[in-house]
Amino acid sequence: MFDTIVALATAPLKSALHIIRVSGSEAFAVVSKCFSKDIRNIKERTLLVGEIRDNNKVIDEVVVAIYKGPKSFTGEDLVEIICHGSVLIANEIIELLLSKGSRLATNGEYSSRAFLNNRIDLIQAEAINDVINATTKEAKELSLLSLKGETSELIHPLKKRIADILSLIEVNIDYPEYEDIEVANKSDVISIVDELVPQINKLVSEGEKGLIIKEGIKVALVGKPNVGKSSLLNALLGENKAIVTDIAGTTRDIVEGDINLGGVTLHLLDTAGIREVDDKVESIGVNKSKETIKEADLVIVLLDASKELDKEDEEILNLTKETPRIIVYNKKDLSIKQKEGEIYISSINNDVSPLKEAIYNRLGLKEESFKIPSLNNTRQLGLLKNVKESLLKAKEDALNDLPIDLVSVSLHDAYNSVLEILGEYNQRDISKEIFSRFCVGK
Ligand SMILES: Nc1nc2c(ncn2[C@@H]2O[C@H](COP(=O)(O)OP(=O)(O)OP(=O)(O)O)[C@@H](O)[C@H]2O)c(=O)[nH]1
Ligand SMILES: [Mg+2]
Repeated sequence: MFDTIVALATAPLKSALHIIRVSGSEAFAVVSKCFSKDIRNIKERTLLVGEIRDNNKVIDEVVVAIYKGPKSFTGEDLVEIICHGSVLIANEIIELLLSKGSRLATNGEYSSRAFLNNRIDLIQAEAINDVINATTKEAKELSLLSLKGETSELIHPLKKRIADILSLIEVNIDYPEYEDIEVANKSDVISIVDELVPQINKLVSEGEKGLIIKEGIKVALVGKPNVGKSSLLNALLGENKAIVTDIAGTTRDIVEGDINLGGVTLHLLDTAGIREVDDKVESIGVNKSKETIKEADLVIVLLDASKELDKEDEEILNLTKETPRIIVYNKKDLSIKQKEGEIYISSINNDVSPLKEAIYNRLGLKEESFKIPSLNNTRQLGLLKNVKESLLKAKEDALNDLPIDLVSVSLHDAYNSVLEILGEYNQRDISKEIFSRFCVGK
């Protein structure tokens, strides 16, 4: 049982309505102290119209939605007070509720309670945040799959298989007199690892694609001065955001803009042209460009199709050779000879679709990547990789003929990482980290 919390669930702006949420063991009692009707004995989901009053003073006429726990979002008694959309009214009601025995909720505390009361698992709790923060329709739909629990279903078979082998080993350790079982167990470990690792690889690959759909990628436009990076940014954005001139060294700071490419957000970063310079401001810009290359998920190296490659181009090609990159020739409108297999564009004429296609192909997304549930945040993916490493360690130990109780240590690690994905392991500690990223009232 938790104490009673209160928060505004809607944005603190003037709007038609506001919703104030009250949740906890005393929620009905707290609301009854300032509502025109006594709701303490309500046992069913109920909607009531009435007044919020401070003694005899009416603060607002409201609709109150009453959810008797455990059949509520948080799993405990929950009341939603729907009042008029004035921030002043909402604050007055919240202050009144605070004075009647509740406290302000912290970030994400409602979702955290839903999780702690076993209404949702951790994957679903994280999906609530993802749905709210989604910037594309595709990202939202993918997150909704996780919210519905479809993503959690991907993990349960994995959990079961590891639990199967672990319990078999426990039997073996408890009854060491059956020596033949020990030998069988080691080969069982190897075959289970061989069965599960390809499944985990698939989950990781699908999860990474899901992550791209959900969060987009950072794409840096780099090249020497005057190749047309800012013109390319403007062409991709469809607006004149960055300054374009024929003076080399025009861009100094990073200029950013987002586009939606087939349902994926590209965070574009236009950079200062990279060259050796004495100018203090420009050289700071050049250093920023070099930093941006390291941070980007994908680098577009822009070359001038109308000129021979020079030392500056070579240097940039060298600088980016370890980074995922696409090399593109700009200014194809000028009389040039196109080389086989290269990408040519003309930013000035908004003729940039060959580059868009190349970027999209590089993402490696298939149609189904947008529709299938996946473990698509960095926490889940990191843990999934831990599961795989622990399983491979168990296999290695089994192959090296280590005693079965040592082999089982790594299997336990794998199992614990699976539990952690679902939030079933050491749950209060992990959830603290996750829920701190939520806003109040969720
Ligand atoms: N003909 C032609 N000119 C272009 C094209 N793209 C850009 N330019 C011209 O090239 C010059 C430099 O363009 P910018 O976009 O400022 O080049 P930049 O790479 O951002 O240059 P810095 O910011 O100095 O690094 C301008 O005069 C543009 O009009 C193109 O596709 N064709
Ligand atoms: Mg520029």
